[in-house]
Amino acid sequence: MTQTRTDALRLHDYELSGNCYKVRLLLHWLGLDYVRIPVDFHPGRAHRSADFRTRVNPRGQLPVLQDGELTLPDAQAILVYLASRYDPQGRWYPDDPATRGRITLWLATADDLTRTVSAARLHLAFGYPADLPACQQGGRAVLRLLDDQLAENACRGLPWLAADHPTIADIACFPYAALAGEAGIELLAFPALQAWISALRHQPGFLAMPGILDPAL
Ligand SMILES: N[C@@H](CCC(=O)N[C@@H](CS)C(=O)NCC(=O)O)C(=O)O
Repeated sequence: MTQTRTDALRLHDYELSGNCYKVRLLLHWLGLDYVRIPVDFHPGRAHRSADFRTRVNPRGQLPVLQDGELTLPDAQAILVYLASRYDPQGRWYPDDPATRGRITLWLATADDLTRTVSAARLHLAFGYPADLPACQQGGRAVLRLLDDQLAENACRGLPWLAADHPTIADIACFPYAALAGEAGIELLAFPALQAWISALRHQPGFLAMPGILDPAL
């Protein structure tokens, strides 16, 4: 059931985080105003502080959304919440069992990208500890799954992951696929993935982030 909002949405956010970015992207496409609460992820590691864990997220991770009494961590959980509550057309999270099943599969896959591509990127950009070759190899395996699915869908005239239009499945997987270069992963071997990244960037009203540019620029 969709509802209208009474309190300001608040997003605990870090500009360079792909997981935070996917939430900003959906908020933007839904036309929702929100208060951005910047967190000093690097170098301050404020998300790991006792204060942040106590007040905001015991997992010590970003993003976190607050909406009235609700405090919700996890980008995928937030995408489901926002689309369920604030998308009256049901475009981003269609109310159809097969589509929801496919979307859930790709929401889980988005977390696999966080564990691999994002971990390699955090290691290269900020020196976070990681087994870089293992993360890159794992990342390529997840990107291969995405590329194969997108190639199969494209043969059927469906350029998106879970429906005939973009859904939260596409938003969830998009950031770390598009940022793979910053994780030292070359995308030349993933042509369907590259075409999908380009298609999403060219959607009307696209919002950029550092490392994922607006195609109009
Ligand atoms: N499953 C979570 C993963 C969130 C996550 O790993 N966030 C990163 C920022 S992109 C983070 O806070 N990492 C800090 C850490 O785990 O130490 C989600 O999708 O939101």
